[in-house]
Amino acid sequence: MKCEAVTSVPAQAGTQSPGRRASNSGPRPSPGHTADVRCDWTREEIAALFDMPFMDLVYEAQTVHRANHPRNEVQLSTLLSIKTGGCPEDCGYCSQSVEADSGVKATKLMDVRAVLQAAAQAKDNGSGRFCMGAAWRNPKERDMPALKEMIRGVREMGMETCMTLGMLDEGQARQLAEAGLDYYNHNIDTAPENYANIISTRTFEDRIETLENVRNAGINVCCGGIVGLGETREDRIGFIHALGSMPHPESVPINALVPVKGTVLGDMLADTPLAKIDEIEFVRTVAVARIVMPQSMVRLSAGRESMSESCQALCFMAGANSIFTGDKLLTAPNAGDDKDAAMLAKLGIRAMQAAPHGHLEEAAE
Ligand code: SAM
Ligand code: DTB
Ligand code: SF4
Repeated sequence: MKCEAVTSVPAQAGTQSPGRRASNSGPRPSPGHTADVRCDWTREEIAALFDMPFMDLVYEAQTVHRANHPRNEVQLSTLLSIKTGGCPEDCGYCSQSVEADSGVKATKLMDVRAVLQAAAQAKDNGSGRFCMGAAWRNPKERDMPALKEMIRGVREMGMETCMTLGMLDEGQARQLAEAGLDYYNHNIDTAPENYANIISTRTFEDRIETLENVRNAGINVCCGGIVGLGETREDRIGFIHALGSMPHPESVPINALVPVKGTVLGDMLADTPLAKIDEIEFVRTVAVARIVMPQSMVRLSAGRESMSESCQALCFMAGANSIFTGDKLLTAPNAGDDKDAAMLAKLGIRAMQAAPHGHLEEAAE
């Protein structure tokens, strides 16, 4: 498998985008210190990172972070559920599965105009990327025209576009790329060997196939997963190992399980010691992701709402450099703009500027 640095990505390492270099974030990473991008990590190496004394691990992660990214900056993305609930997949964590008794009402695909209104508001709130999510196993051909209009409309506002719509075949990935889609989110969620314990309606290999279709179409890959599913340390090692063994995703969302009543996992873990992931173990996972994928954006995703500011600060120290803003994720609550603005101000962290468009055209050449 090819392991390539993420050179075609607009919002990546501070060495690449003149737009982002203009801000006053202090000394920029020196290319001479940029870590090698490796896809040949062994499980033993990743296990050894997890086993490091906490302070050494976080120090190492922050060192790798500073060598590859502007310090004290986080990228802001906003999520919108453009089609909620009624999903035929059985992901054990998800409130939107038909299998879940979560009270989430199924809706139709949103009207393009309403989506663009929400995007305009996200832009006003300082977000650089607009991520549109649909509770589908895969989009249907009849949905493609509206999806493409949404992409074009959001791009015209000067925001980066991201979609997460379930599985894509080659042709669908190509269509979305042609409309200008910057990122596609498709998570592996957990270690390959733990996958079937969480989801039975598709396989880990199905996920990989879509990721390949997305990358081959020239769309940046956003791929990560969930911590706190009741998995073992070994599973977390396998999860990071799987991500680090593919061409590194440009964005890596690390979600902490939001335990939703009525979902398989929400109910199974309720009132057990596993109901909430140990925060130190969560920070360790972020730090290991940063070291293994030095140039990727590591996003602190679901679960921030119930995380202390100190835990989030430790995650930023460990190399997280992206968050979802706004008071809602897809169906679950998020921290909210005011709370986040206050936290980022307290930490002296600035919002990263959205990168100028153009990489897709470059990639197609
Ligand atoms: N249906 C599409 C799919 O599964 O690819 C896109 C939407 S899905 C909600 C996107 C991701 O959100 C999942 O892969 C999972 O990692 C995360 N997620 C969903 N529910 C979650 C929960 N309750 N807690 C934490 N993360 C969650
Ligand atoms: C991702 O990894 N996390 C986001 C995004 N990709 C689409 C979604 C989090 C969903 C949290 C649960 C909810 O809102 O229903
Ligand atoms: Fe459907 Fe995605 Fe939820 Fe799975 S995670 S049930 S595919 S919306």
